[in-house]
Amino acid sequence: MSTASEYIESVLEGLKVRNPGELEFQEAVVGVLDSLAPVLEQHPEYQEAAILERIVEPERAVHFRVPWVDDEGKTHVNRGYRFQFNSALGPYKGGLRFHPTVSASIVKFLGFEQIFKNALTGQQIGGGKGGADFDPHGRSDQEIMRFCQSFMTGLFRHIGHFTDIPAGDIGVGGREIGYLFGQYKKLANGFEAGVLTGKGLDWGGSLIRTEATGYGLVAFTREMLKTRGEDFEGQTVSVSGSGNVAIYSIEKLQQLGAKPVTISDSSGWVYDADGIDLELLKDIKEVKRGRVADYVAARPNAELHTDGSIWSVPVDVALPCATQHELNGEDARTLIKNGVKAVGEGANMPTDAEGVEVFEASDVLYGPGKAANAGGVAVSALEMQQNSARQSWTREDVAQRLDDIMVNIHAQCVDASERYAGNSSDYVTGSNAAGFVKVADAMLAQGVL
Ligand code: NDP
Ligand code: 2IT
Repeated sequence: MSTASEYIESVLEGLKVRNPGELEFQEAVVGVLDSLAPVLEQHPEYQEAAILERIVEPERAVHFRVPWVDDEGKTHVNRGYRFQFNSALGPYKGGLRFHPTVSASIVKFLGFEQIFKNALTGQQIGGGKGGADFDPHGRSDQEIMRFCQSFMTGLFRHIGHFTDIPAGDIGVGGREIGYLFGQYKKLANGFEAGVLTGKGLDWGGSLIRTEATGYGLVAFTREMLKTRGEDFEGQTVSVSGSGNVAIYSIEKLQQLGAKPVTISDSSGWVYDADGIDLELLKDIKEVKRGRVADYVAARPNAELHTDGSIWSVPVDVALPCATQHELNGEDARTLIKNGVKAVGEGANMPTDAEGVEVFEASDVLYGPGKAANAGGVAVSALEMQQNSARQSWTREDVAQRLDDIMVNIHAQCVDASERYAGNSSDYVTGSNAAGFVKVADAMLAQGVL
């Protein structure tokens, strides 16, 4: 048998041959497998059962045409995807992204990460992801509805509450889940509440699902700070993005006495030295679907930047909450030079490979997305539990369960970091190893599939 490192190297070589040009997917796989040599050394049975070769190959992939008609009567065609990556721990679970940059590589990187994130939640859910290269910006509600109906017409026969349960991600929030659920219900001829999560509160949704990713991110980062005897009180924080994850991270930060001072979208970034005005931000982004420039127009002291980096603002804590590759090696070095203590990833793979290396070589507390942003999918699983039991739990109940799950994920990372990296604060090794071992053991138990 080859050594663990040789085994990993050979799987990565095969991956590049089988998935040419899919750079995001390759990067996500390298990011996980690079942590696993000590795990494979302690578990030769994983290599014997070809766990790595199997885990990097999606169990099933669906590509479908999504035709739709705009308000002027013009027909458009987008491409829809669902990658059902791994069902060792439960039905496939993961969001749908509607964004022009969506490609097979993007959906596969997200689906691969989701396997280990979902394992960390302990909620018995497998990993999957989907989406479309559709740009919702500037589209009317009617256009969004027609797109969602066409998308679900392509997807519906492949999902189900015991098979695959989609939810939101970039460009897919409560409005889109409503249209998607309506079409699924019509096609399936049944009210199968547990087939999608992020639903409205009166028709099967869970309290706190909207807030869950942001609240969970702040809870995970709070736990990291606690290991150094610190808390959020009085800390200055930079947050990127201005969507679901950013908004509810800012809400929780303010509740804990921290001062978030930045937001961004694809048109620029904002520095508000007085601290972000949350009610204004919610009104602009959730109600009016506006841009960050609208925020600055209403806050004379806030600055709008269309060049430079949001990470140049000196802060105690940084929470990237927009998208992949929004924080590079230079940004990481700038944050460290300016004294950042902790970085928690609300987005998936927001830090590029060089940035991860820079954080790993420093003593910054660096919480990777698959651990730090797992609160969203965790509350999705709590929504599924409520659907199965036909119950609605209270806000306090769901919030407490979410907090408990994030504390537990942090503890799993610390344990696995100690066991496989020999120190307690390598959250990259910790999250990858802890998530992987659960999935690998389930795959061994279930045979060669
Ligand atoms: P939203 O669509 O609500 O918000 C996305 C935000 O990021 C917007 O402000 C958007 O600006 C900005 N953004 C997106 N793409 C780009 C880009 N290419 N360049 C600059 N800005 C960009 O999505 P979410 O808040 O739900 O998702 C944010 C991140 O969190 C994603 O990485 C997602 O995968 C991750 N995540 C989400 C979870 C959830 O439950 N929703 C759970 C776990 C992780 P603009 O409007 O201008 O495009
Ligand atoms: O990246 C993610 O974890 C999500 N977009 C949430 C997935 C879900 O099923 O709630």
